[in-house]
Amino acid sequence: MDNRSVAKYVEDAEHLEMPHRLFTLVFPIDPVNNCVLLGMKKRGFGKDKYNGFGGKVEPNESIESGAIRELAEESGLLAKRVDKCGLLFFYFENDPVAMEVHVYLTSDFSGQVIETEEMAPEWYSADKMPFEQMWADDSRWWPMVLKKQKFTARFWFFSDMTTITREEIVPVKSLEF
Ligand code: 8DG
Repeated sequence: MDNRSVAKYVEDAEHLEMPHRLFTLVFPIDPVNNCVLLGMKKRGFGKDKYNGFGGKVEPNESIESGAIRELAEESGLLAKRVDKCGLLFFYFENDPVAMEVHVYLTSDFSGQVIETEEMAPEWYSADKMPFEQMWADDSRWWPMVLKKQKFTARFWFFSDMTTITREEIVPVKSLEF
């Protein structure tokens, strides 16, 4: 198990036996206009879906620096600070590896939003997210973000990687384990 993983804080023997692959996901927020920057993913996993900015955590970096790096690579924005708001675990039928996604918000960033090879960025009202063009789980946990409630959430997907067969969303006081 990657020693940066926080999987051990979820009490579930089956989950603990699985290797976890670490990912980040960052949503830039404009608090004045209550808007969130989403990117339309142009290639790879999640193509043609809107999402925050993120990707795999590299072996030689912390999860937080991976989050800041991916945001810069995919949107052009340089975050001075990111705040963890949630932790997602995804399990896919017939896949022995769990995905562990560390979710952050940032409203402290500089730079110009740019379209990259991976993402076409667009501002959306935080209350009117394009859920029909996002991952199926997003509409389930985004209300926690709107309530400023930290959370952990687990989703079990059918092998089509689209249909959710089981879900668990837990509000938590802290994500500092
Ligand atoms: P690469 O294409 O550059 O090789 O990959 P990467 O940029 O390192 O990683 P990636 O494959 O783009 O990472 C997947 C991103 O999608 C990561 O930010 C986590 C995020 N993601 C999922 N599943 C879900 C989901 O169900 N909902 C949301 N909102 N994001 C998800 O992998």
